[in-house]
Amino acid sequence: MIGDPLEMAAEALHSAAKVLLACHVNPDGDTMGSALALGLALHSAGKEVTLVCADEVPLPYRFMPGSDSFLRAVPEEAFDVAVALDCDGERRLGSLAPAVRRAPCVIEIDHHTGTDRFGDIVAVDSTAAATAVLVYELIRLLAQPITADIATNLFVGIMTDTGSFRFANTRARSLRIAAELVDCGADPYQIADHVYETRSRGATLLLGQALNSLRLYQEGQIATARLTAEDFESAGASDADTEGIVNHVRAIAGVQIALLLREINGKVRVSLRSREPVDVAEIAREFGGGGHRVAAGCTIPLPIAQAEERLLDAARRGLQRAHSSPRP
Ligand SMILES: [Mn+2]
Repeated sequence: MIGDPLEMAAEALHSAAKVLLACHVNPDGDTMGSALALGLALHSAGKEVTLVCADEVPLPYRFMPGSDSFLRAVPEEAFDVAVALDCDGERRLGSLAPAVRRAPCVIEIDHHTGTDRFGDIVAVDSTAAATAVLVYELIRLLAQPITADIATNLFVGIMTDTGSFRFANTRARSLRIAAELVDCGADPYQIADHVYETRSRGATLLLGQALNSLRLYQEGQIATARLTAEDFESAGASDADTEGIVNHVRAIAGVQIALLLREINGKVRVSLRSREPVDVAEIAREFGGGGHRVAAGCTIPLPIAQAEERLLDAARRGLQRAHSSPRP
């Protein structure tokens, strides 16, 4: 028992009455699917559950069972346990961080490689393809049934974090769990239709703007795209509408590092993607961000042109490191 953080998490949740479940800012399918699935399981175990996310649920995810129950701020109540899902560091909680930290027991469930840990119980497994994989295992430990709604939420997490079972993190463990979720009632066709075929008009306009801004460097090994505040305004779109755009940039033959820069509230948010063996989490960490080897993010408080210069410099060094040192 001691030493297995997921079992310790199950234990703590088992004896809690009021539980707070928190997602990361700029929410993706994994953080929301994990929180929603765990919330449903805890609810059927008789717990009082509150779901929070500092940002709005993006349109493609609004079909997820329970997604209309997210609050944007933590209510002024006492919680027995707070769980942060898929958060690589406290800063990923955004404005929720202080209230989450106030709970007497804070649990982190995550699969990122970052070392900025803040929980009393740290259930982090960077070999898991998605946080939803860990939540699946946690719900099993809680001896709660996987209902069709829980299965749907967990499937979204695994599907989106593996790029529809295409990324390097797609392994037998995640495929087996995904198959089991289908047995429990998740419908892969319906889920994919919602997540990938339900873009807002604004999101599609932004995709066009981003692709128009494409630039290639280092013989086409580094590609950048940028979205300015004016682009967001003319498309009538928000940062939530940029999900997936960076993958179009990365998909260009020969590109090893793809960077999407977005001008948001006077700062520049950056999504980084790479092909193995290039580690973009390392590049993101230079700017106070983090993530996974092939998918990472950071925020740079500089004008967009300067942010791009600094990023390119770091990306060139990252490329050099990847091709001069043996893989870890
Ligand atoms: Mn994740």
